[in-house]
Amino acid sequence: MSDFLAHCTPWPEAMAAEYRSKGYWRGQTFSALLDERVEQYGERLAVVSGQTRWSYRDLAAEADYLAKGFSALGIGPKDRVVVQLPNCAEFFAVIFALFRIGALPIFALPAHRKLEISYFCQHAEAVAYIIADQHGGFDYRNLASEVKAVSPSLQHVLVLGDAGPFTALHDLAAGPLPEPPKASDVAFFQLSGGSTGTPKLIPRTHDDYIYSLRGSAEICQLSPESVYLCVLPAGHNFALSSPGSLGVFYAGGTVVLSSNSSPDHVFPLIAAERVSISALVPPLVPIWLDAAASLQADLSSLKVVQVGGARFNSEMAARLVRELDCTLQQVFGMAEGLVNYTRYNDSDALVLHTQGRPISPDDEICVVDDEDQPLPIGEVGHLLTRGPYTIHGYYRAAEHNARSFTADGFYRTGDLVRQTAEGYLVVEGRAKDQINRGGEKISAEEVEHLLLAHQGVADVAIVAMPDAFLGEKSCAFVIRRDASLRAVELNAYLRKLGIAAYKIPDRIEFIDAFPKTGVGKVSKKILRQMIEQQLLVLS
Ligand code: OOB
Repeated sequence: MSDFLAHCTPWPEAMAAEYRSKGYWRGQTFSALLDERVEQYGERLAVVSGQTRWSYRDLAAEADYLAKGFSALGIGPKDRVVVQLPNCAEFFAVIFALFRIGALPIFALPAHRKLEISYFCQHAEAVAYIIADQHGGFDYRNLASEVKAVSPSLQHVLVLGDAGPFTALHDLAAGPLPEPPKASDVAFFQLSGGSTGTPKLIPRTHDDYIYSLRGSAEICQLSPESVYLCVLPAGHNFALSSPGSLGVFYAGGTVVLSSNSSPDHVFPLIAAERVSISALVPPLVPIWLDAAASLQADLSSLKVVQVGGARFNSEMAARLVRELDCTLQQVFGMAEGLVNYTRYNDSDALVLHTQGRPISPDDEICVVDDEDQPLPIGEVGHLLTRGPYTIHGYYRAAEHNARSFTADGFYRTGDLVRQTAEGYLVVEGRAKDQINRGGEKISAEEVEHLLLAHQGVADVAIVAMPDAFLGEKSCAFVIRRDASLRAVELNAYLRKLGIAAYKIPDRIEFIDAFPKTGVGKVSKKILRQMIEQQLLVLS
């Protein structure tokens, strides 16, 4: 194993000492947290998924079985494990098992394919990859075979369901458990939305993440009575911790999981389980609202709907409040750390028109100009942040870290924001080279690199284009080498390489030359204006 810790940047000792002395970091691990909840709420319902209903005691027993099983396979402290499971109860048994033995999950999205998964395995030298046999019409065992062939570190593929040539999660021997990890250790890796050629891994510690859960659970007033519906991918930071499933476990409540976010599926679930809170990305909101009006569903238990992950327009926000008769909470967060919430007793103006304020009084917010100079309150600038649950560096990314963090440890979010007099943030735009496709983030550079490798492509630039439903979609401007090259060919090429479907450009425009900026760089601003104009003419 390479020197793992050398690749993660810890908080400076003085800041860590301050966060401990202020009681933010309390020295508790996830495993200890689950044990504590079993003691307090053993028989209460922790997880509901399909026919599965686990109490806190059941969840801990499942995690214990898997922890011993993983140990028997030789998976141990600091080993990286790529976890790619759909929303199901076993997701939590798996991650608590990994937390118990100090192994480090990497939370892949169900949509990731060969290129992404093999990159995670190679970059983090993962020893195991955990999947479901099939989900959403896709066979993850075939994907695992492809990934295994190119990932020398990968020793185990563990499968929920029918294992095929691999090892079944339900069929593990029991090995001795290692010493538990320390709370200051890295607990897992989140994935960065990314704006570079390769995705970045975000190391989060037990201490920092549990602090963000506790803060989130307090802000969201969670209690053992809370019932959270998890419809976004369970491993994504929003659904996991804002307050997400882990915040609900923190409070002793119940998590109801669904891989399907469509109203026909979730509305009966909301009624049957008396769901009190859920988290959505903006494109789901009109779908739920339209269906709520026509389906006559009983949504009376639903007290709070959180919306975040992408820009949410204030007309739709007002419609949500009016039509669902519940509290709207806007959430502006990032897997790197900082999460902002509007509060339940905030004025309509704040809830409808801002993206909230940070969890912690010690979240430092700086809004700066292009030269890193602080701007007066109310002006739009780059958001920099530092605090008790925001990382100081990506995993194994020294060069990128030098650009993504200031010398004094502030994370450059890439978001353009303004701060209101009350200290609330309004997201005005983005400086990073990313497309936010209804909450799914696409790094332009990552997909550009792949397209450039196609022999028919001379040059390419990918930009966001407006979309009424998703907010943004992606448009690739391509300079061809060969005039016979067609868009369908490029899409098929990307699909064959094996990337998540949401990264495949929604539109490809062939162009003879790129517009340039004053200093001779490709002007993505002009490209965005060009496609916007073109869409206007077409509509
Ligand atoms: C969440 O996390 P990520 O890591 O997938 O994406 C973070 C980025 C932010 O930097 C920002 O560009 C965008 O997503 N974003 C929003 C937003 N919430 C996130 N842009 C506008 N309005 C919002 N409300 O997306 C995430 C993590 C935790 C909680 C919520 C969202």
